[in-house]
Amino acid sequence: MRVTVVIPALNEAGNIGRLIEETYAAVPAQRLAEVIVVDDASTDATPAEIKTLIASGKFRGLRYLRHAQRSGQSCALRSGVLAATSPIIATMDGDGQNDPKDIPRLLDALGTPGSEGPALVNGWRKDRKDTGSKRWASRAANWIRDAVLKDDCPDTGCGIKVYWRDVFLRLPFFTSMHRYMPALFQTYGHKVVYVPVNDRPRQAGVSKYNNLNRALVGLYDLVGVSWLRKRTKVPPIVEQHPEPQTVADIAARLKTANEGDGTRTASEKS
Ligand SMILES: Nc1nc2c(ncn2[C@@H]2O[C@H](COP(=O)(O)OP(=O)(O)O)[C@@H](O)[C@H]2O)c(=O)[nH]1
Ligand SMILES: [Mg+2]
Repeated sequence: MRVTVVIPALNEAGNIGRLIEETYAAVPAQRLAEVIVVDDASTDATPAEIKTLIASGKFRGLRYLRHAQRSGQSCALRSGVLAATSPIIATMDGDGQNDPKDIPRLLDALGTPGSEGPALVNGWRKDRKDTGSKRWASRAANWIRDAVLKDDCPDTGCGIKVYWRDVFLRLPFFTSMHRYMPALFQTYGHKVVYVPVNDRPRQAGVSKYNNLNRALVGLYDLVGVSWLRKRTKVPPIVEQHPEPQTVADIAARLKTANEGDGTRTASEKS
């Protein structure tokens, strides 16, 4: 099954073009359906950088979406996932701090959609390349979140993730929900795994978040997600009539129907 890579980008000129090139080099063509870059109303040369690559014709399946106004990273991810044609999504930050070479490994750890396997593979930046204050703030935020949500996640904010499209689209949507994906996937009964990934320093441009703002919004969201987790029930279905059809059932029925058609055609001919 091939993957749609969704990259949210806000003012990432100097980063986004290189990241797209790296993505096409890192993910084998037979595993890559498309790359969708969602531009959150950038005011720099981000659109020009992407459109130049599209116009070159060298990147099969490269798509560009632009929001009418700045709407935030979660909205950008959702726009990209809604537009995606593949049932499997990979996301990365648009600043190049995530390494697309990690995508094939994350894909290998993902379960097949609809199976019991992991529906979300979340990157884990074991060796972060951010500034000291950002690393400290992130460690504190992860500790508080884990104490409240008990989602056992070492790095919820890591931008590189691979997951099933339909599960993501069924999650409750709110601004900043991309920071709570492991807890949300678990709340809806899905398995989540964490895979160590490479982290790189930002090459161009500036961070869009500051620690104080992220902490205040994070605490507010944490109250909401904690409430949601406590008030959500997803009971497993233990009995169903008629039994749900498996892919093998459908294939067997199609085969019988085709054979039936064949007989009719033959008798009509005779
Ligand atoms: N679409 C969108 N993307 C954003 C927004 N803020 C940040 N991003 C993207 O989210 C990613 C992470 O943001 P960044 O500023 O690098 O955060 P940091 O790595 O935590 O400092 C980058 O790809 C940004 O371009 C936003 O408001 N809208
Ligand atoms: Mg960054």
